[in-house]
Parts: sequence; structure tokens; C-alpha cells
Amino acid sequence: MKLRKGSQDATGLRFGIVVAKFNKFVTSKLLSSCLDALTKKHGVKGADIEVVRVPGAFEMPLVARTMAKSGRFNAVICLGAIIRGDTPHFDYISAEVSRGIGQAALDADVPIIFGVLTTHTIAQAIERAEPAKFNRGGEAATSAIEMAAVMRMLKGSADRATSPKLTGNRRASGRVGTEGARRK
Ligand code: INI
Repeated sequence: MKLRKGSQDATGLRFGIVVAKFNKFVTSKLLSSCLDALTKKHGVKGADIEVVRVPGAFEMPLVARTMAKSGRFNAVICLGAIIRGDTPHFDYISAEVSRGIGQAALDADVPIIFGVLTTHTIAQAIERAEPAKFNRGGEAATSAIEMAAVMRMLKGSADRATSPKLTGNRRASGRVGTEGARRK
């Protein structure tokens, strides 16, 4: 058996961050702890991070998908806070945002991290954004690094699938993303 894991080595990786302005008192904390984790803890260069602000969480999937499809990022991180109010609004937004972010990652074939808080109360959201407590912004950063590393590792394996050492079956399987296959 071969156990394969993504490392926390962020060298040379590039990240896009989509952050919602709605509930900014929470999302600004998510953003600063996410940036701290990427740059101070894992050595990602500031020049390798691009932050895009959107009005609210509902706008995230489209922007994340566009960033992910641009080919400029190894992973995209979505940071937002959806807090339950007195109406069913929360349910519509949170369902659509989680579905949309998942779909965007599949469409783009690039990891998109769901760093979106969905909470019953403002206090729960603040607690989860706080670096000294749940630190969900920092967690989103480490998930992005791990997923970027996993995808880099797996796509590296796909490149080797074009190697003459492997059987023709694998080459004929039409696996995409292999440099060798594209050059033919
Ligand atoms: N956007 C959020 O990011 N969080 C919320 O809690 C929220 N609530 O509760 O309404 C919210 N609404 C705005 C929404 O994301 C869109 O920006 C808006 O509907 C315009 O499309």
C-alpha cells in the first residue's frame, strides 16, 4: 500500500483569497489570520497572494471559480460569515454558497477552500474567527496548502503516466493534464 499525503510545504505555491464584505467585523479577522498563517507560519510570499473582496458570501462561488480557472493559483480560499437572522435568508444563502463553492472547485479542477462560517449567532461567529479560539481563517490557510500540495502530487503522478515505462493502457485512458499528452 502506498500512503500519500499532501505536505505543509508551501514553497512556490500561489493563493487566491475571496473575502466577503458582509459581516466585515468577522471576515476581516478571518482574512488577517488566514494571511498570517500563509505568510508567517508557512512562508508564502506576499506577492504570491491575491485578495479579492466581494459584497457577500453569495457572490463568492463565481469569483472563486474565475480565479481558480485563471491558472494563476494553486488554491483559492473563500472567507465569509453567514449568520442566522429571523428569516429563512440564512438557509438559502448558506446552501447556495456551499453548493456553489464545491461545484466551482470541480469545474476548475483547483482546490477551493470553504472558509465560510455558518453560525446561529454573532457570538459564535466572533469566537470562530478569533485566532486564539477556533481560528477558522488560519485553518482555511492550512487546508489550502495541504490541498494544493495533494493536487500537485497527484498531477505530478499523472505526468509520469506518459512515461514509456508505463503500459499503453494507462496512456490510452485519456487522462487529462499530462504535459506529454498535450504536446502530442
Ligand atoms: N451575506 C453574507 O456574507 N453573510 C450573511 O449573513 C448574509 N445575510 O445574512 O444576509 C449575506 N447576505 C448578502 C448576500 O451574500 C449577497 O451579497 C446579497 O444577497 C446580494 O446578492
